[in-house]
Amino acid sequence: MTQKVSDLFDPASWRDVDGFEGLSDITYHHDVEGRVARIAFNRPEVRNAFRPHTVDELYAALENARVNPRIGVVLLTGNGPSPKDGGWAFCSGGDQRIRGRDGYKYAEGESATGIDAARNGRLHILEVQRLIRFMPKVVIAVVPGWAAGGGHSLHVVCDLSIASREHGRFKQTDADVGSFDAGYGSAYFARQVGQKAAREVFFLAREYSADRAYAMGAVNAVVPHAELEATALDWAREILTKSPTAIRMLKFAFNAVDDGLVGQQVFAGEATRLAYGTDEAVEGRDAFLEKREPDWAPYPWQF
Ligand code: S0N
Repeated sequence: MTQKVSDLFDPASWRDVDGFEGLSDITYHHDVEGRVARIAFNRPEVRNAFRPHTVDELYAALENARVNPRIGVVLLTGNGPSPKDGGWAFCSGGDQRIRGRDGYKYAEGESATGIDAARNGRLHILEVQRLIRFMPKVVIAVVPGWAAGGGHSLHVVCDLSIASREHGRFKQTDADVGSFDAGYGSAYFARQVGQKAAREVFFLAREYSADRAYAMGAVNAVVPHAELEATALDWAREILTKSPTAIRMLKFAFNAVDDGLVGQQVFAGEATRLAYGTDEAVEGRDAFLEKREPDWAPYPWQF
C-alpha cells in the first residue's frame, strides 16, 4: 500500500517508483496505470522551499519521467500542510538559509559538511526549468498553496497551472530578497499576463489570490482545495487520450517563438525525427550506404 504523503494525496491512485526509495526532499509517484507522474516538494515546514539537494532530487525525478515512454503528463506539486502551522505551499523558491555569496553550504541532512567552492552560487533550479520547458511531455503545476519566488517561476514555466481556490497564493518576492529570475520567471511570465501585469507582480511583490491569478491569465483553473489533485489527474488523463506526436509538436511550437534558435533547434529536431520515418529519407540513407545515386522520382515537390 502506498504511503499517504500529503492531505490531498490519494494513495489508491499512486504507486512508488522503483529506484527512488531514498528521497528526502521530494516525493515521486506514478499513477496506477503508469502514465502520469506526480512529483511533489516535500518540505512543508518551510513552505516547500528548495535547497540544492531538493533540486538534485527534483531533476532526477523529472529526468526519469522524461525518458519513460509510458509517461505523458507530469504533475508538479507540493505536499502539505505544514506540520508547524497548517499552511499550504506549492513552493516558496530557494531556501534563504542556504543561498549566498558565502559559499555553497550543505544543509543539515545533506551528504557532506562545510563549503564546496565548485558548487558555489550554482542555481541549478534553472536546469530544472529547462528540463520542464524542453521535455516532450505536458507538465502541470498543481498549486495547493504558496507559489512564491523561485516557486512562482516554476509554475510559470510549467505548461499548465491549476490552483486551490482556498489556499492558492501567488507572490513574486524576488525584489524583496535581492534575487531576480531574469529569464522565464519574468520575461516569459510577461508573455503570459502582459507587460504591465508582470511588472506589477515583480516591482510591488504583492500577494495574489488564485482567482486573481486566473483573471490575469496566469493559471488555467481554480478549483476547491479538496478536489485539486483529482482535477489535475482528470486533466492529465484527458491529455493522455490525445496523439503524443501532436502534443509534442504543439508544445515545441508554443515554445519556439520565445526560445530563439534553441526553440527552433528543438522543433527542428522533432521535424527531422518525423522526416526520418518517411520512405524518402530512407531512400537517401540507403543510396549512400549502397554507393548509388538516390532515386527521388517517387517523391513529388509537394505544394
Ligand atoms: C511564501 C511566503 C509568502 C509564505 O508566508 P507565510 O504563509 O506567512 O509563512 P512564513 O511564516 O513566512 O513561512 C513559514 C516557515 O517557512 C519558512 N520559509 C518560507 N519560505 C522560505 C524560504 N524560501 N527559505 C527558507 N525558509 C522559508 C519561514 O522562514 C517560516 O519558518 P519558521 O516557521 O521557522 O519561522 C513567505 O514564507 C515568503 O515570502 N517566503 C520567502 C519567499 C522567497 O523570497 N523565496 C526566494 C526567492 N528567490 C528565489 O527563489 C530564487 C531562487 C534562488 O535564487 C535560489 C535557488 C537555489 C538555491 C538558492 C537560491 C537563492 O535564493 O539564492
